[in-house]
Amino acid sequence: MTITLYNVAVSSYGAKVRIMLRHKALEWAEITPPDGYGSDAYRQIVPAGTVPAIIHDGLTLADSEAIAEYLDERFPSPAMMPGDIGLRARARELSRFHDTRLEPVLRSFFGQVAPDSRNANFIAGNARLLQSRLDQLAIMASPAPLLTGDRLAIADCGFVASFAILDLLKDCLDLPVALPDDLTVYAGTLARHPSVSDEDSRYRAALRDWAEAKGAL
Ligand SMILES: N[C@@H](CCC(=O)N[C@@H](CS)C(=O)NCC(=O)O)C(=O)O
Repeated sequence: MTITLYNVAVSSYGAKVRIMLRHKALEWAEITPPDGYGSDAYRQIVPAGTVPAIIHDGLTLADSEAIAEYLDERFPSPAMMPGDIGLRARARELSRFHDTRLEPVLRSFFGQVAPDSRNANFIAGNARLLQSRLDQLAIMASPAPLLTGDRLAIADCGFVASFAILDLLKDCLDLPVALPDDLTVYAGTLARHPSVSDEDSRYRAALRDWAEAKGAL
């Protein structure tokens, strides 16, 4: 049964789910939320009002991490969680760190992308926060070469879009932020993965279109 995916082109969490769908070679039909995400019409279908969301087999589900774990249990091959209990716990820790500590800091720069809405103090302070979160991640993660070894895991999927957003923000805002060396190597390996590279290119193009429309490039 085809999976219905509610998504918008620039959603980083949407890109995370799309990478999983590609990696598991699943078919999906993608639609944009009626009247946009957060709208009354969309909330009638997906109460949380967020993208991504899926409908599959009578189940309507929001939140990329819940969707990711559902897809991995429902379509177990190839597995995207490690077999070892400790590694699985580490994978979840890194996914949560991505979703709750790193991505929100990246997202909070979005209001600064249009040149006439920039606040230099905010950008400098948020850049220091972003650098500290990246430095924390570099200590927590030991890519070998991916986060849980040589197989693509759920934990890797969120970072694809976040590394693309970081590159775009550095271009637009001249951010004084450096990805630590180990994470730079990891980001390159991740972007070249066969299940990731097309999605990485699509997502980077969508981001650039968005930034261009804001007059930032
Ligand atoms: N934790 C959620 C976050 C999803 C999210 O914030 N999506 C944004 C677009 S990238 C959204 O739908 N925002 C609409 C809203 O917050 O009402 C996930 O992982 O799916």
